[in-house]
Amino acid sequence: MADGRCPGIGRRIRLSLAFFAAAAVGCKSGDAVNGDTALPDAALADVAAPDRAAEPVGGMDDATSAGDGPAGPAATAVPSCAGLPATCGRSGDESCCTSLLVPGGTFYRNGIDYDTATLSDFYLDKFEITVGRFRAFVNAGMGTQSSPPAAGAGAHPLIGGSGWDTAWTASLPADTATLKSLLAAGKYPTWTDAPAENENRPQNDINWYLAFAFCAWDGGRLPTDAEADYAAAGGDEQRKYPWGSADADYTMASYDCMGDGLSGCSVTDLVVVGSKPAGNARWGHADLSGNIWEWVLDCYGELQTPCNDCANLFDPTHRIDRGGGFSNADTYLAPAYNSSDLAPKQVGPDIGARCARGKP
Ligand SMILES: [Ca+2]
Repeated sequence: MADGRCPGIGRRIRLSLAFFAAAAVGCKSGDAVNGDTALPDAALADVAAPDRAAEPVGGMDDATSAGDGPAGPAATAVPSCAGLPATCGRSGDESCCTSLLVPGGTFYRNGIDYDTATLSDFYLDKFEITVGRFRAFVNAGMGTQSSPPAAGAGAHPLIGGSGWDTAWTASLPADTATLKSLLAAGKYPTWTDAPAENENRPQNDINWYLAFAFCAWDGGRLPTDAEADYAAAGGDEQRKYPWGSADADYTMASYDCMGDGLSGCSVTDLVVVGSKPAGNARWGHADLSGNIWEWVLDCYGELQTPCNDCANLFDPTHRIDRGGGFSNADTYLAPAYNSSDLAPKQVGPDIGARCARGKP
């Protein structure tokens, strides 16, 4: 099958996901991208060497990387956590809807010094969307063609036209039964029709439309590509990894199918969110690299310059997910290398999301 994913300037293609065969060579800036959706369950492959070293600028020591920033909107008021026990985080006693301030600033996108972006303050959820939170969405009858987001919902407050387009409604599952089937169809589904042991693991097998619809229902929105990159890179610290410049190990992130400490891929490599706090980012966010790839708002394409609270909304047949997943090599843990092009209806065992929010 054809797969013509081509990275734009400053982009990195996902070369060797465990679950997606991808090949793109000889691409140049501006090439058309022809994402496709197929290909589950390829064998793990070696990651091609990045074509540019990702040295940090002013990197941080690990010891300085794990403090939580100011908390955001009251987690108890977030719809997906209404009635949900506070069982996420390092000690299993934190709200799964904790959201933390990301102070605005200017940085280099994908670590490249001519792709500058300036962002306003925003809140980003500390954790990936968990199964337990997504269950509240499903139980509310959301995420289907009969209960789509309202037109314009889930918009970035500073980016016009970034809310729900009613033309996308047809891309949602027809009904709740169809949605549940989608969630259960993957190779390592974290979803179970009844609550079970995966409630605090990231919800996988969600496409871009479901991720958008969830965050809109949950009082938030998808982060932009620049916002997700900024949070993972520690803004102007331009960290190599969310935690700093130290080489990755399995206490910091779930990758190499070793998140659970056991060789071989398993649903338990989709680790409980926030369970590897040594890998937390500058402002306290957990699992920004590894565990599960995270959908962002943007379409895939060239980066806008200048970027002031920008998002690429030009080609909605290609969307970006970020961060690397539980089955990838450590190369994909670096935010400079983990912006990936996918068709918005793509689902996979390593595809999930987290939400951003406005000020309380
Ligand atoms: Ca992640």
